[in-house]
Amino acid sequence: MGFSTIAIHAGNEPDIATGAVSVPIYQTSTYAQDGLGKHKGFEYARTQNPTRLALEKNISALENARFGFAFASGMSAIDAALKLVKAGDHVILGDNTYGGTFRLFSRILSNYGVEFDLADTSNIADLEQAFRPNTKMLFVETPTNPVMTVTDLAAVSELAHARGAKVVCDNTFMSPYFQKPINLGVDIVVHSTTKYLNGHSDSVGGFVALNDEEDAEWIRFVQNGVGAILSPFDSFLVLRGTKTLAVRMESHDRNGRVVANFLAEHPKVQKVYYPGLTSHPQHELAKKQQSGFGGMVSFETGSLENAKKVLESVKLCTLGESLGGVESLISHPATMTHASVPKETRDKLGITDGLVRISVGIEDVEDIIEDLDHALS
Ligand code: P1T
Repeated sequence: MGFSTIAIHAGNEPDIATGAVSVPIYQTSTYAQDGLGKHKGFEYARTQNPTRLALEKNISALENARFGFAFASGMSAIDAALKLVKAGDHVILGDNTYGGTFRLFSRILSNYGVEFDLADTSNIADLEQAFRPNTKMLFVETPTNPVMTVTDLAAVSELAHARGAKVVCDNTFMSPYFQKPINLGVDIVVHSTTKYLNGHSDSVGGFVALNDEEDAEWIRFVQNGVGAILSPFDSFLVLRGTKTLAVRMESHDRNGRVVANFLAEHPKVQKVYYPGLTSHPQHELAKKQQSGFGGMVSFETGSLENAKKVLESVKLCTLGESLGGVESLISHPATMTHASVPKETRDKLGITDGLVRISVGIEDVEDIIEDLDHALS
């Protein structure tokens, strides 16, 4: 079955009680039981909810995973995946991730005896050096937020598996439409559904998808035991969002390419980060591993002053955190999404004070270009 057919039908069976074509929002905290130990598979809404279950079937099918679990945010999904490691274990984290992911490792996980090191996962030789006898997990984002570095998922999976470590991939930027990490050997996929999967900037959520049954049972246990579940209403919104994922991603990709090319030729722009440009260092790998390049584009303006001018002059693009919605959003990673990353690390990665990030929306691209052209001039 094709991607859109799965997106529209997986988990979306007509409602058993009424035949409703759209999965209802089961806004309930509990379920009537017929007798002691006799119920319809639903006992308490933290543990199971039909709307959430429909979404879990839907996204796991899109990721080609056997199991999937929906969480209250991308961060709680990542936190649940990290509960597969224990005190004394070592985790390798890609050196460029969403700032919140770095903060979860550096400020929270480190308090619980889990050791971690940063590595440039796009450089296999560097990455190999980072493994230790107790390395149990490799966590990568590709392309990275915000400098769009691409990691070879098949190669790093092979490397990690040979050393007894699981691989987690944050697939938020590509969505399963453009990249299927599990098909490339990755063990666990995480998402912020807040972004492209929901796609309309009106819900915060997260997802964990995986194939291993034992690990899936543990994630299920964590989801219920900790309770950071996605609400029925948010599950409904994301389920509605994924139905149009393919058409939205095609538009984001089309507009993203136009915006990246425009910026690359603009005299006031010093550098553009977009894997779809032939000048991107991993352009060939991105072409091989992804089926599109998406709508995330970052660019260097040269200084905080220049960045501020651009960010405060745009009219169509909205200045704000987040990404992946139908509307174009523009942000300043150094002071917004990546403020929790030490300045020294930010500078090394290219997250300078002059870096601007755009989540290119699906408006008419001429209007986005006109807005950026005006702001840059
Ligand atoms: O915001 P939340 O749903 O908890 O997701 C966190 C998260 C995880 N992974 C990636 C790649 C992300 O980009 C994010 C959130 N990012 C932003 C809010 C942002 O503007 O980059």
